[in-house]
Amino acid sequence: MEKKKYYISTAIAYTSGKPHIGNTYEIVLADAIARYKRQKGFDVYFQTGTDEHGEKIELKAKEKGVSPQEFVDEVAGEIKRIWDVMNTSYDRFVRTTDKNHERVVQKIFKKMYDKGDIYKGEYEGLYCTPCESFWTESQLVDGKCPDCGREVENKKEEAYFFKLSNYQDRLVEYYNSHPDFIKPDSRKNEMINNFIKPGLQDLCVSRTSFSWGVPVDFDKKHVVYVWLDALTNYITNIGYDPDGSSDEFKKLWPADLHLIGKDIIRFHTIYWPCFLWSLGLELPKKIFGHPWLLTNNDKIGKSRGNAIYADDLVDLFGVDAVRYYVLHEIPYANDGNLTYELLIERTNTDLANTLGNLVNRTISMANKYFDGIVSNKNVKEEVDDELISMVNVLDTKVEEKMDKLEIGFALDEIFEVLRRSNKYIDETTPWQLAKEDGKKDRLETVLYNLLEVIRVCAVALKPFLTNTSENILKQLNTTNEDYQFLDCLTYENMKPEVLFARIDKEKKLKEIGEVNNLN
Ligand code: ME8
Repeated sequence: MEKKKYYISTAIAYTSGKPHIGNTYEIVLADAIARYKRQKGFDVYFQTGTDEHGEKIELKAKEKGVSPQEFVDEVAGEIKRIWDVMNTSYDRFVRTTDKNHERVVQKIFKKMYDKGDIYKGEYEGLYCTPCESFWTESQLVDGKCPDCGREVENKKEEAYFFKLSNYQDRLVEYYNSHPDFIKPDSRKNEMINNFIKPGLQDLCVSRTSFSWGVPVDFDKKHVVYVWLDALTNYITNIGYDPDGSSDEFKKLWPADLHLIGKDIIRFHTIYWPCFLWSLGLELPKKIFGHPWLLTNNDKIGKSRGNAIYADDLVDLFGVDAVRYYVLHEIPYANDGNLTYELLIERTNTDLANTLGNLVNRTISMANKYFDGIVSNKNVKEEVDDELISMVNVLDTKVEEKMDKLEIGFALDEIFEVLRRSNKYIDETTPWQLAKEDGKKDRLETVLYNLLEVIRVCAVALKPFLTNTSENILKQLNTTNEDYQFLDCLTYENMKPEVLFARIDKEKKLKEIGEVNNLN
């Protein structure tokens, strides 16, 4: 049977600077979903990349005394390196300075113009340079940019406009007839009440005040507005072309999930659908606006001096501790908080104690009592039932959570089973059984149950903590990735290894020192 395709994308990150842990959260989240879908047999296409044009980048390059291209080459390289440090399994890393993308963006612009959706006019408005957005008076918050809170300035320029108003009614109708289009639900109401109901104004889609962008090929003093350039990355890189698209495009579009942060939902749920309709294309199936990761309950910003970087965290704690923390800390709709202290506590309780100790104790006992060869002796007791039935519904429980994109809650389901397993050791007291005559087969059954539960949990953890999962399966010396409790395996030649060393909090915090003023 042909596998069902699943196209997932992240936002493309600005190449204005090194991405902080908040930006990095998104690629880890997408990676967990992509790996999960692959595990479930989908033919996954996972796209990420960088957003490289715009005035801000032009200015940054100038400050640094390099060309914009040199500037973005370096930052894009750094972003890709961090995505790799996080062990993310994207299929394609795209860049908006890619020549094919630029060529197709020009054609898209022309097609919209020919259709009458884009027209030439003059723009006068309140402009926020860092966000590269024009705002209306009513959208400002306390007279400042509603996105970043900075000052806006009055600006006037000749520009092309996209007739968003052509699609206003269709948008609301689409939202209402496709309840899964925008998630979480609260975001949909925000869009309708704050942006659509007050009336959509035509969107300015070209600029003349700077040149680092894709030129409008029939009017060269204009460059294409950065969001039209950026959003189309989702189609240009899989072979969309107004003159005839590739087979890959036909197979992959519409995307199944655009994963983005809450601050850019407006661009993805208002502008992007209108652009796609203008091109006569279908809309992506789902847009998920994830919450943010804060540091010390504050917005992360380089200027605030509280930016934490994923690669530094990985050096301090290891990649899976960081993956676990960010995935677990933002279970669904609410912002999550990161401090070194919380990261240490979480690593110690969940990873070192609940998971690491369980694996280590179990394999050590199997080696001690049975010379490392354990099979199922089927000497069952009532206490086994709860544990085994929990493991046997784990697949379904994780699936329920993953289908709702509740990644943190899916992890909780797995850790519930791990906690139950630790309790099972306390209840069955293998060290007592080892001392009692006639209990050898019962002891072996207990250890078999534990090894099997650990194996299933390792399989379940694979999309989230990939290295750890592989390490556990290696320690168990098995390649069996069945998601259910099996009765008939034999475990042998197992080698226990410490998965997560317990962190001495005071010592680690001292080591981290005053970095970023976090603690
Ligand atoms: O917005 N926690 O790029 P970007 C979680 N180029 N996610 C965060 C975050 C935080 N503290 N801060 C930012 C852009 N993000 C555009 C996207 S897509 C066609 C163009 C998220 O580098 C943010 O919401 O500013 C966005 O989804 C992603 O990081 C990249 O942000």
